This record gives sequence, C-alpha cells and structure tokens, in this order.
Amino acid sequence: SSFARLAAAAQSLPGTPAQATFALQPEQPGRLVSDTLTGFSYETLQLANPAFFSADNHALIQLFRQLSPHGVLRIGGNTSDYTVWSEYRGTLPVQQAGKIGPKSTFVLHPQSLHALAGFLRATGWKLVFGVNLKIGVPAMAVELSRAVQQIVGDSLLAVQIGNEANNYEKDYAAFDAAWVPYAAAIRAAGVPIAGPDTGANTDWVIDYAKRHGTENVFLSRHYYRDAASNGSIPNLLAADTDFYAEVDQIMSVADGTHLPFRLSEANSYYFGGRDGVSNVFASALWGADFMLALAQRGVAGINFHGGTLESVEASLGHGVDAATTAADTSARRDAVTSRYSAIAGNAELGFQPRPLYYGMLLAQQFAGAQMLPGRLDAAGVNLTAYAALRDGAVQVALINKDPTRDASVAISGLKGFDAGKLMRLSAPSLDSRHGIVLEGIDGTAAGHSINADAHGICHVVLPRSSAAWVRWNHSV
Ligand code: BDP
Repeated sequence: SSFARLAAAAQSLPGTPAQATFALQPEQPGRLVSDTLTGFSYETLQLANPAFFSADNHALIQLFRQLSPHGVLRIGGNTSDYTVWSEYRGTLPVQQAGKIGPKSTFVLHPQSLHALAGFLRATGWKLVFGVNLKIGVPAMAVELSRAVQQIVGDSLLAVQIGNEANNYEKDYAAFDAAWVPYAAAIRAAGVPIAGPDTGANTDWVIDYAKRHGTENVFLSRHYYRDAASNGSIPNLLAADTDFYAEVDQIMSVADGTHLPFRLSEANSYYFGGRDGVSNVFASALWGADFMLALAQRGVAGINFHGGTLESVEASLGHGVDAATTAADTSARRDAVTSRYSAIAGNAELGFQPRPLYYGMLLAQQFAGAQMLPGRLDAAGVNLTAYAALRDGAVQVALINKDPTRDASVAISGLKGFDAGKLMRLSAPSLDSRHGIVLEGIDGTAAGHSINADAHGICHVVLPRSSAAWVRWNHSV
C-alpha cells in the first residue's frame, strides 16, 4: 500500500530510527547458558615466559577475573604440536617445519606449569591443555598430561590431543588412528580428555562424538571468520549464518551424547587477525553477538585466541600485521600483541583491554542464565537481540551492527517486570581502538533507568554501531 511505502520512507530518513520489535516468550525457556561461557585461548609458546601466566601477574589476573569468575583458559594452538616436555627422557623424532606453522620445537619446563597453576588459582579459571599429537609420541604426551594434572590439580578441565589435526592428517580415519593410542594412554593415567579440536571440520566433530563421545568431557572445534587478508568491518559485522547451521548440526549430536560443545579456539580472522578490524570497536559488537548467538544455540563456551605477537608469529612461522608506532605505553602494549587478542600487553609492559574485551564482558552477563526465545523484527536493520532470565530478572542484549541506521526497539512480554536498568556499549566509531565504554560494568556509569509500561512493553533506542544491555526486576 502507499501507506506502507510512506512509512518505509519515513523510517529511512536520517534522524528517524527504524521501528523494530522484539517479542519475548517468557513461558518457553530456552537453553541454560554455561557459567563457563567466557574463555581465552593462548599458544603453548606463551608459557615460554613463566612471568606471563603467574600468580604475580596481578594486572592480567584482574582482567581475567573482571571478565568471569568461572572462565576457561585453553593452552594450545599450532605451537602445542611443536612442544616437547623437558622432563621426557625417551627419544624424540626431529619435527619438520611445514609451510605454515612453527619453524622449531619449544621445550616446556615444569616451572611454567607451576606458574600457570598459581595464575589459575588466582583467577578461578579452569584449564584446557593441548598436547603434541603431530610428533607421534604418546608416551611423552602421557607424562606431560600427568604433570599438568599433578601441578594444576582441580583446575584442569581436560587435555586435548593435537591442534587442528585436519591440517596434517589426511582424513578423519587417519586422525582417529593417530589419536586412539594417545587417548587410551592419557585416560589410563586418569586424566580427562576433550576433542577433536579440529580447525573447521564439523564432520570430524560428529564422527568423533559418535566414536568417542563417552571418553570425553566436551567436544570442540575452532572458528575463524576468514583469513586476515579477507578481513573487513562489513564482513565481520554480517552474520555467519552458514556457521550457525553447522553449530546446530553439532549441537544435535552433542545433546545426544550429553556432552558440552566448546569453540576451544576462535576469533575474527586467522593469520593473526586484521589490523583495523580485529582490534577496533567493530570486534566488540561482533564478539558480543557471536558469543550470544552461540550461547542461544547451546554452545558451552568460546575461547578467544590471542596473546603476544611473538607467540602468534611463531605459531604461523611468519610475521603478521603489526603496529609499528609505539609512542606511549598503551601503543607499545598494542605493538607487542597479536591483532585479534582481546587483551594487549606483556609481562614487561603491563596489560590493557582491547575493544573485543568489552564485547565479551557484555555477553558474559548471560553466563549461567536461562535463555528466553524472542521474535525479532529488525525492520531491515542489521540488529540482533537476545533475552534471558537470571536471578529472577529478565535481561535483554540488543546489538545494532548497522553502521548507518538507528533503531527503536519495542520489547514486549515484560508483564510482571518493571524497573529496568539500561547499560550501553559504545565507542566514538566502529573503527575506534580506544574509548570503548560499557556502562554499569566497567565502573564508568551506573546505567539509566528504563521502565516497562503497564502492557509489559519497553522502548529502547539503539543508535547505529552500538549495543545495550537491559535488566528488569520483578515488579513489587
Ligand atoms: C589457528 C592456529 C593458531 C594460529 C591461528 C592464526 O591454531 O595457532 O595462531 O590459527 O592463524 O589455526 O592466527
């Protein structure tokens, strides 16, 4: 009708927010979100300096704790498949360098594991630890797994065997044959395992779950949107619906085996991340949306890969996108850190959050919550919405990934809930590296009051390129 055309035209006028709706269905609870939703992944080579993951590294401990009291730290990456254990006395073959990947092996010493144990105790985080499958010496992996368990104790969630073995085993059958003797020996030593930690092979996860489900404490694979050279802000902000469909496939198998599924390593772009994309505010909106989209589908946790530039360059065997200007401490911390890392810095320079960190912080508000389904009409805006019940309150996250359109979202289904608090995630622009604000959580502001009306409807205006988190308490 001409009225509809007029209305559509009015919505696209600058200054007129698009009218979106989000209808909650509180009577149909969704998935229970794991309290271990938030995680990080680092290269095993990061352990080369025991001062990095140590009880004395207060700045990093504080950043982990602020993010989550129950997070998961995964140690692995390409360098895990080139790590040898200093205490192993058997003979080892020389590991050949491939086209991509570490150029030499790394000797891991007990001192680093002791330091790591202190870091885990101080943060309350659990550990997922990757051992070297590529070298083909199960006996060494067993000794290292045992040592990890002895040293970190209850902090150990699981050992994983091999990193992205799809890059060096010709098919699933070859991987399985190499994996079985490792898994048998590590389990016989009383150490829990998880896997298959494949790069991007959903079929491997499904085959693995069917064959070995009961032997594992969780299932895993990795995720990157694309290679760094293909990275761009528009690419990152468009939803990866093909991947969501793969996650749904995995979840149906994971649910059947009663195993949690984790993205044990993930980030925006592989080959170290993309400067100006992975490390700017766009990555915060992406990270929050990505975590919540996966949590809604039942994924137990996401381990965002990162760490020092040195460790990631070693994992690839070549240099990657790096900052060159290093005028002040903040710039120097950035310069020594991989582009995709959510935390910048090292043991010498100290640490600071990157934009992605704030997106994780927003999504973390859903850890331990019960997701609520909701029907979103985004009115053509690149907008996502998630709802959950937590501690008797309803909470909603709205993420406007659209660079050009503001949205006004009418949230309905809030009968019985009234007093709301709105907290915004914002930055000067999508490509801001600094100046990210998450109200209410980072201490900068307590948030704004926003109430649902008598019909249980609440209107939230969400400017382009921003997100918000709202929480309504039960009316009294
Ligand atoms: C993953 C590897 C990790 C790399 C990362 C990357 O597991 O070690 O650092 O890719 O390419 O596949 O950035």
